[in-house]
Amino acid sequence: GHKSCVLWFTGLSGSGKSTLANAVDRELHDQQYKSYVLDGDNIRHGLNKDLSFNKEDRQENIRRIGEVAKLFVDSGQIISTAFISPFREDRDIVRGMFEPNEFIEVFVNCPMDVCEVRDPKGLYKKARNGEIPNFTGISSPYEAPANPEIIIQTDTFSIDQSVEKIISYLKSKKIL
Ligand code: GGZ
Repeated sequence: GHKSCVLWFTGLSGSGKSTLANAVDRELHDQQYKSYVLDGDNIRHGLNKDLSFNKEDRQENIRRIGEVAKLFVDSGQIISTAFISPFREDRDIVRGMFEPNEFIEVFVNCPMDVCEVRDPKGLYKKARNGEIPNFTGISSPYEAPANPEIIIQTDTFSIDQSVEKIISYLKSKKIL
């Protein structure tokens, strides 16, 4: 058996949150742990499709994701969430819903210019052209975590190295 927890990935668009969360999820599955990923694909297009990207809606987005994450933790799983979650206050409210060792904030730290060069969906380009309002890093703020449990530099770390760092952390905390 293992303890349940939430791995709360936060970072800019294109920083690698979803990629990393899914890679960790695959590794946990391979090691027979129960785990699941919440990201834009299954939340922003479903439960939260009524929400936009202004500050209030992002707040509500994070609040609902926190509540869903709590259900997964209650059910004994390791849940990885991959959302920009740009506001420190919103992340700290979610942190407060969990026991101290259950909430693991993973700062996916990638310089903005690297994210912008990656631009996998062409969103930075559109935001620069004024086609997307409130775009994080350009016309909406990103507040980096002050005390994240884990920091991953995705511009210098491979996906395998990053997964290894997260798995080692979980082992060091006796979650795995
Ligand atoms: C930031 C936006 C925006 C704006 C659409 N700002 O790279 P992606 O495409 O796949 O990830 C981004 C995703 C951000 O949704 P989140 O739910 O993670 O944001 S938050 O936690 O702040 O609520 C991006 C796309 O949606 N996207 N418009 N204006 N990202």
